[in-house]
Parts: sequence; C-alpha cells; structure tokens
Amino acid sequence: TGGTGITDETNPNRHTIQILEKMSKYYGRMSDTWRELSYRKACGTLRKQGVWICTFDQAFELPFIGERIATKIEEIAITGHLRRLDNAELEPEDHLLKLFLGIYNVGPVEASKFIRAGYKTLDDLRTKARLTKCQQIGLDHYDDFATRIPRDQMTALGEIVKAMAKPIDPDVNPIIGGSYRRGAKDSGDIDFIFTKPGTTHAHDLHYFLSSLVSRLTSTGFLTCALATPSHRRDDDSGSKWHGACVLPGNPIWRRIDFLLVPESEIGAALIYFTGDDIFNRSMRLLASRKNMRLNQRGLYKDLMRGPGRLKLNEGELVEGSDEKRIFEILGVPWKKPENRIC
Ligand code: DCP
Ligand code: MG
Ligand code: MN
Repeated sequence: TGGTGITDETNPNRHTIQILEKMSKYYGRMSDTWRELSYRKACGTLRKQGVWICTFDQAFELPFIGERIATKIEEIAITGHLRRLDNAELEPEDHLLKLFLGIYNVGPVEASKFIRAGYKTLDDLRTKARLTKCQQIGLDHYDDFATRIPRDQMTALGEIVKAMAKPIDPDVNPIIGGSYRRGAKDSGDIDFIFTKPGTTHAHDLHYFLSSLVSRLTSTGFLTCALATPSHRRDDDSGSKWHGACVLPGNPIWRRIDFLLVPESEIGAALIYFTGDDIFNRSMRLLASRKNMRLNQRGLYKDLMRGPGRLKLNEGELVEGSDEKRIFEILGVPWKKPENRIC
C-alpha cells in the first residue's frame, strides 16, 4: 500500500525517506504496527520538506518526528546509512518473512508458520507446504504480483473494464480508486468501484458483477478469481471480487479488485478506497473525537458507548453518499485525492 510519493525524485530527503520506509516495512513484517506507523508518518513529514533535513534539531522540531527518529535522520545524513537497518537486513528470518509475505493471501501468522516449519525458499513451499488455491496462484505469479503497474497501463486496463461494463448497464459508474485515484505514477493493483444511481444495497449490483466477470473471463482479460462472492445477503462479502487480469500483449498478471457500492454509500466508500490507509486512520480518529464513527459505508453520529468505549449501538447515519459533505461535517478542509498521502 501507499508509499508512492509523487515528488520522490526531486525531494532533497529522498535517501532518508527510502531508508525510513524500509524501517517501516521491517517493523510491519515484525507486526510492530506502532513503529511501522511512526516511521511512515515521519516519511510523510519529510516528503513535504523542501530542504534537506540533516541535523537532529532540524528533524526534531517537525511534526511526527520524535527523539528516536530524529537521531536516525541525523545518522543517515552523516553516514549515509542506518546501522539498525543494515543489521535488520542481515537477519535471515526477516529475509524469509519478506519473501513469504510477498505471496498473495499469506499474512504474518502463516508466514511465521512456514519459517518454523523450516521452509527456506519459494520452491520449498511449492513442493512441501500445504497451500490454499489462492496462495498457490499467488506463488505461481509471485514476480508478476510484485511488479508495480505503470500509470498508463492502469489507464489501459481500466478502459477495457469500462468498455465491457457499459453495455451491461450504462447507468453503472465505474471508478478506479486506490493509489490510482491519488494520482500515483504506479500502483500495486487496480481497485475498481462500481456504483449506480438509485441503489441502496450492494446486492442491487450483483447481476452486474457476475455478468462483468463472466464476460471479462471469456475474453481472456481476467485470468483467475482469487475471492468469489458468496451470495449471502446478511454480509457484504458478495460486494467484492478479487482476481487477476492481463493487458493484451503483456504476459504479466495484474491484481484487480472489484467493489460494488450502492449510491447511498459511495461518498464514504470513495474516502475509504482512495486512502491512503494512514489518511483513513486520521479521518476515523477525527470522527471518533466528535463522537462520530466513519467506516466504508458512512459517517454515523450519536454513538452510545459503554465502559472502555465499547460500542453499544451503530449510531445514526449522518452522511454516506457525498464525499465532500463528509469532509465538511468532520470540519476537514476538502483534500483532493492527490493530496491524501500523509
Ligand atoms: N485500505 C485501508 N486499510 C487497509 C487496506 C486498504 O484503509 N489496511 C484502503 C486504503 C487503500 C485502499 O483501501 O488506498 C486500497 O487498498 P490497496 O491495498 O489496493 O492500496 P493502494 O491502492 O492505496 O496502494 P497500491 O498501489 O499498493 O495498491
Ligand atoms: Mg490498490
Ligand atoms: Mn486493492
């Protein structure tokens, strides 16, 4: 996710940012969410600086940079290295974690299990491990899924989907969310959102999704399904589809996600699926400070909470369909998607 600083090549702090981003990812693999976030936020701060931040004092006075990270920024400026990262990169266990976490649908728990079982290579997994069908596909297309998708290819892939969607239902509005909507120069996957005027439930769009998937599969655009919708109405699992696709003439399999969103929820869904995830966190935190709750379906008020901030009810829907209104109600100045990188 995230990490796609648009100004990276020209930023005087790009070397520092690169190293701190690696630290953030390292802590992510260690499931140390707190440090993972701290480092990412520090990177966000450095991305906004027009000058090279090279001393402790300079760094320390910036937002989201505490003593520890300020010290590291100075170390990087002086030595060009960070010993903590150099050491981390020597840990064989971390090397394996990184390798195994790159497989679609393998999380930290599963990856650690593989390590404990003594597996050392992707080939070990291929021949010895028990994998789900999705993980098997993830393994078969390991390098493909690890390859970022350049923006022009994202646009081309998007056009193919849009052209197929139109005759199925011309009223359906297809939107590419995720890092693409934030203007990223490349993306990890394609996040498609489908909505339609007058809809209030994702299942109003199920007929559309099944038709779209079957047509795009028969043309060879979609190459596999990774998570198929169940048709239960009581949860929203039927509102998403995960799979892979290819651009004609290009052998690389790309990850693609389809999401069905009723018009009544499109504002909240656009915020959620545009991200980035840190921006989403900060919006949810703002909502909770106003005793409201923001999720991918809407903004809710009058939440009743018990001891330990335990939720007692869902609250009353304040806004779901209008992205800008949600910003307004939260008292946040409107941020264009391109600026939603924290
Ligand atoms: N999202 C989130 N929290 C998560 C995962 C996702 O808030 N743990 C939201 C924000 C993301 C959006 O969903 O922007 C899409 O998720 P992706 O994993 O596809 O992330 P991006 O599209 O932002 O980045 P990438 O280019 O790597 O796909
Ligand atoms: Mg994405
Ligand atoms: Mn995605």
